[in-house]
Amino acid sequence: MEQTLVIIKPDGIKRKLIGKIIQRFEDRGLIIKKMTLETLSAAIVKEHYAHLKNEPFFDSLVDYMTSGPVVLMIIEQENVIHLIRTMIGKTNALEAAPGTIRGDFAIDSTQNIVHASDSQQAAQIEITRFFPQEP
Ligand code: YYY
Ligand code: MG
Repeated sequence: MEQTLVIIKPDGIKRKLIGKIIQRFEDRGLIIKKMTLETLSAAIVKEHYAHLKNEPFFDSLVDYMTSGPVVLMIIEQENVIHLIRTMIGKTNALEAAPGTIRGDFAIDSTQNIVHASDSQQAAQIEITRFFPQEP
């Protein structure tokens, strides 16, 4: 069964959207395998977004991602990586279609509510990064 790593980012928690976001995953029939709420360290955020380290928005991205608690989830289902990327919508919230999580809840391309792994390789690395105790 395919697994993906989903993060409800600090703005999702501050805006009390945890329930609504999880409801969408449950309504779609997806299985939440593991879930925690914690505040991430700058070190783990920098590792997670290492591919963006030369971008002008990198420092503000790290500040934002460490600004409060996040919800971390492993979600499991056939083709879950592609499915959840479709459900969250485009990175730039202005381009995210209505009906997607970003398209319904976000207006900013940094504070865009959710993260989800974008490939099987990324999912494996991210699950190990955030749930190191997982087999
Ligand atoms: O995977 P996804 O989150 O949709 O986009 P990425 O290109 O991997 O960028 C990760 C993260 O970086 C994005 O969710 C917000 C932030 N970001 C930004 O602040 N400004 C941009 N122009 C592009 C991305
Ligand atoms: Mg990405």
